[in-house]
Amino acid sequence: MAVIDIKVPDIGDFKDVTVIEVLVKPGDSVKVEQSLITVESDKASMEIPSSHAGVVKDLKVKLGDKINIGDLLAQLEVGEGGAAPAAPAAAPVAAAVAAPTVAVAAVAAAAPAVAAIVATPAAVAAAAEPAHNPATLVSGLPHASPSVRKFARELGVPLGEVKGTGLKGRITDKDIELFTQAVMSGAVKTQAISAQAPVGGGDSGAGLGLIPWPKVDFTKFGPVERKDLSRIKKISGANLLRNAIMIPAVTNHDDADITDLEAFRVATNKENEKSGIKVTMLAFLIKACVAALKKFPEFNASLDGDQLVLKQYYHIGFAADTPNGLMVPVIKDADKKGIFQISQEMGDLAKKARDGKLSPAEMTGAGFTISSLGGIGGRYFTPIINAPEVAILGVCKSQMEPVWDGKAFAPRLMLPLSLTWDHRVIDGASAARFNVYLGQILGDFRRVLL
Ligand code: CAO
Repeated sequence: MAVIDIKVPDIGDFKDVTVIEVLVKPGDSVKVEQSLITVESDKASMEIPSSHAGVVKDLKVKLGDKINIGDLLAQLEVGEGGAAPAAPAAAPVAAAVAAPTVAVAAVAAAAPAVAAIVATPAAVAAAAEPAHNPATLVSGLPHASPSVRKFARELGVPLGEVKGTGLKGRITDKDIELFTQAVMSGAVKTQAISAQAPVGGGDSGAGLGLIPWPKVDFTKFGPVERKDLSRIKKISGANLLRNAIMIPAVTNHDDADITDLEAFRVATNKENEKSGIKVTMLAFLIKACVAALKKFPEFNASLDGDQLVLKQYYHIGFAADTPNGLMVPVIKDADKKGIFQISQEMGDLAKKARDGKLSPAEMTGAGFTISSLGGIGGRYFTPIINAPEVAILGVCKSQMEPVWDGKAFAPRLMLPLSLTWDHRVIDGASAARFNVYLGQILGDFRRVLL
């Protein structure tokens, strides 16, 4: 029997990382590559594996210790010839110590609001909030080491629903076991659907059977700069991911002839120059969408289990680009408001969004959303539905096009429309009809009166 030192291998740029889990104890037999401890920096957690097989004689680290490359982790009793690394057999000890692969898992940022773990029905309900609502408390990635994640995956346990009892709320193997027992006994019901999609933006695609996200040291290829995502981006990202994964979404593209409407808009703005209110195409689009939603109520609805909740109010969200990311203020009761009022409210809300001053009430309750890139450019895109809504209209920049009128080509101002809809609620034929109807209204706004 020989006793060898197991040291911290090359862990890249990580310095002074904290030991957050000790996975073995003296007397335990370990295999080559078996994880000994888990460490965590503010960016990632990783397991440090053993470079040799043997029996743990002494552990040199404890929870909360800070460690660096080359620090002594443990002493291992190894069999005859064990001082030589077990794999590859002929490799020198130093190489073997440096060689073991380190499993890295991104962890949620330390900010409590983002790192909160979804464990309650209330939190699951929060996950159903509008996609871009930064007021929503959304889960971050649950704190758990790669081995715990693997264990949870093997049992099909949705990590997002497990409450961690470890250091800093980390989920431990024991938590997974207790959660499984609670589910088996019927004491706890798991949210199977939320388990399928990593609500907080999973690093491993757990529940979806996806391979882990690639971890690349970009500095190997050239200089880089690291920047934290804004709070809004973190929250909206988690919502967008869920919506993109969970909604069977389809996008229909169409064009609307807005030649006359644009002429009317320009004339209206000229006439009302002194009022200080500028009418943009988006205000007309909101009104036109209200008319289309009235004709096709399933577009102004939400799924609730096997039921469709058809809304009898017309609250329209509009995506606003802000320096901190995307926000979606809501024009409430757009059916009861005129174009001027909508334009004014939109201007006020867009300013508040840019200044980071929107209240939660101003960002909730939409039944349908419009995302307009018309002021910027582009032709078509595929917007992501703002759950729990079931459809969203994307609009791009209008441009003059030659349109065949039956006898000749005429120059017409055409507005590209991209309608994304939830196929669980809406059929392709309805979506095509919605776009056609919307196009008819935008082509001749008098139809709104019919
Ligand atoms: N076609 C051609 N021109 C258009 C247009 C369209 N569809 N829509 C707007 N325009 C013009 C406007 O008339 C205005 O021109 P003038 O200054 O000459 O009058 C200019 O583009 C700028 O308009 P705007 O963008 O300021 O105003 P808006 O009412 O159209 O939009 C708002 C307001 C808040 C929606 C917009 O500023 C914005 O943030 N858009 C981005 C939304 C976004 O990011 N969506 C993507 C979501 S997915 O990531």
